[in-house]
Order: sequence, then structure tokens, then C-alpha cells
Amino acid sequence: MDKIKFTILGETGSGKTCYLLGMYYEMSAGRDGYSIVAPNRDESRRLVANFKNLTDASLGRKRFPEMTDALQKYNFELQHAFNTILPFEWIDYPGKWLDVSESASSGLTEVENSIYNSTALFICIDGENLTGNDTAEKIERVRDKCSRHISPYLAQLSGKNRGRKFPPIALIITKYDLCNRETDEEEILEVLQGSFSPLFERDDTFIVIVPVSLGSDLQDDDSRGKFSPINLHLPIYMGIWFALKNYIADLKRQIEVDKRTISNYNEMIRDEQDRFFLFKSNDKILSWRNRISENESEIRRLQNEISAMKQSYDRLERELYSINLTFINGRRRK
Ligand SMILES: Nc1nc2c(ncn2[C@@H]2O[C@H](COP(=O)(O)OP(=O)(O)OP(=O)(O)O)[C@@H](O)[C@H]2O)c(=O)[nH]1
Ligand SMILES: [Mg+2]
Repeated sequence: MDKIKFTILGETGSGKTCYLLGMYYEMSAGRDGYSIVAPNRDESRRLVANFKNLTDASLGRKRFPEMTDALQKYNFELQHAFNTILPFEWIDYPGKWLDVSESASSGLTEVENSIYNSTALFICIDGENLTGNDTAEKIERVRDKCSRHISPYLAQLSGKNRGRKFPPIALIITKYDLCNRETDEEEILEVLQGSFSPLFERDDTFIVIVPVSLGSDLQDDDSRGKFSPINLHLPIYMGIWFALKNYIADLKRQIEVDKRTISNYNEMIRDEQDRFFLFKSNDKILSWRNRISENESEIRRLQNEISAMKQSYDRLERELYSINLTFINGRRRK
């Protein structure tokens, strides 16, 4: 199976790194029986140091991470009841690389490659763009600051992959605490449909819209507000749900291959048995029977793995029903 990769896109300062830290903080302690671990000690230490800062209100502005200036990869595992469901890679890169006019071409290539190989895309839209009470202006801001930079990459993805489905996409409204009093679900939808219209026109794409925040009063009193995360777990649940779906489909394909192998051996055994007894090879028949039983036990192993995965898959699917703004192949889920 290909490595599971999640890429997070968004202009500089839109909250990508904070989202990662907040999500890891929330999920490393566990939620709904799920947890996320970083098996690499150095990565884990780096993440813990950074999220400790994020939760330390006494640091004021210094609680936030520095602007990211190089691509960073993190390896995580999603666990349920401390059993690993799936490992995945998270790619965090500098938002300034998205800007075609400013980025070095090596940066652009890195971004392109990580989008191209991603199991799911997370696109951050800074909640600050949704402040005020003029919807048209909000659409203009999101267009200018976000979709204008991201759409060319999506267009390219579509071109390179003609005939292949788009990866599932979570449109994440970051810093929702800044705009929640000045917007609502329906307006968010209008703004995003207005600023990312080609995306919503596609009939092969799964899209969720999730407002997230690190804390409802985070910005108060010179950034000394309490860290109290909202919805940080949902985008990652969506990504893992799709990864599981692909994984289960892979396992089913392997079962089909094993079944075909068994039927080939059975045919060979029948042909051999039909031979005149002087030419019949009992050794061959015996070795083919052994192969058949190896394939049968492999099928049983794969079927057990599918049932274990299916439980996680169904459980995650239930969690995803809490996302109201979900679009499946161009239609809003009722
Ligand atoms: N009010 C509020 N501010 C936030 C929240 N999350 C992030 N911020 C602010 O947004 C700033 C930028 O966040 P980063 O995560 O560093 O942004 P980034 O997208 O990683 O930026 P680059 O690394 O330059 O690409 C932080 O320094 C915080 O001031 C949030 O949930 N609420
Ligand atoms: Mg960053």
C-alpha cells in the first residue's frame, strides 16, 4: 500500500502549523477512543515542546510557532484503544512557497509533488477573512488571499491526473474564534462556493467544510486567552476514513488475486488427475494442494484484517456525520 500522506495548504499565517500542533495536542491525549502518536522520539519531542508553548497563555504572542521556513514532514500513527489503525505522514510547508511569484521553483516543485501524492488535502482559509458583515467582500478576500494561490495547483492536479479522481478535501476555516460572531454556516458556504467555484462544480470530489479554532478567547488580552480547541480532530478523521476506505479496497483486491490463484491450482490438479496413471505426478498434486492451503490461510488473514478495519471505518464514519457541510460528488449531503 502507498504511504498515506496528508498535505495542508494555505497562505502564510493562515494557521497551518498551529493547526498541526493543536491537533496533535488534542489527539495525543485521546478522543472518542482515538489517539495520535508520533513514533519518532525527536519529532515527538519537537511537537511536545511547541504545543506546550501554544497552551502556555503566559507567553502571550510568543506562544505561537515561528513562521515555517522549510518543508517539514511528520510521521504519525492513528490508534484506537492503543492499537495502531494506520500510520500517516503529515507535510507542513511554508505558506510563502504557495505564492508563484515569490517562491523558488524548487519550493513549487516540492508543493506540487506533495499535493500530487496526497491521500487527502487540507486547505486552510484564515477566519480573519470572514470578519465583518459584507458577504461579497468576504468572497473577494478569500479569493484574493487563498483560492487565487491554491486553484492553479488544483488545476494542475486535474491536468496531470486526467481520468483520476481528486483526493478528498477538507476546507478548514482556521481561527474561527475571530469570525464566529460575524458569520454562520450558510454564509461560510456561500463564501467558499463563491471563491472556490470550480471545486464545487466537480462531480468526483468529496469536500467537507470544518471551522476550527485553538480557543474562543485566544486573541484576548494580548494572546493570553485559554487554549480550548474546537473541531481540530474532524479533518484528520476525514483523512483517515478515506485512507481506510482505500486500504480495505486494496485488501479486497488481494483476496480476489488469491482466489484466482486457488482456482488455477484446482484446475491444474484436475488436469493432472485426468492424466493416464503412468504419467500422473502425485508430488505435483501434493505441492499444489499445499499452495492452495497457504492461499486459503492468507485469505482468512486478510478477511480478519478487513473486519478489524471495517470497525474503525464505521466508527469514524459516525463521527463524520457531525460535519454539516459535506459535499459528495458535487451534491450537498442531506
Ligand atoms: N485567534 C486565533 N489565532 C490563531 C489561531 N491559530 C493560529 N493563530 C494565529 O495565526 C498565526 C499564524 O499561524 P501559523 O500556524 O504559524 O501559520 P502558518 O500557516 O503555519 O504560516 P507559515 O508557516 O508562514 O506558512 C499564529 O501566530 C497565531 O497568531 C486560532 O485558532 N485563533
Ligand atoms: Mg507554518
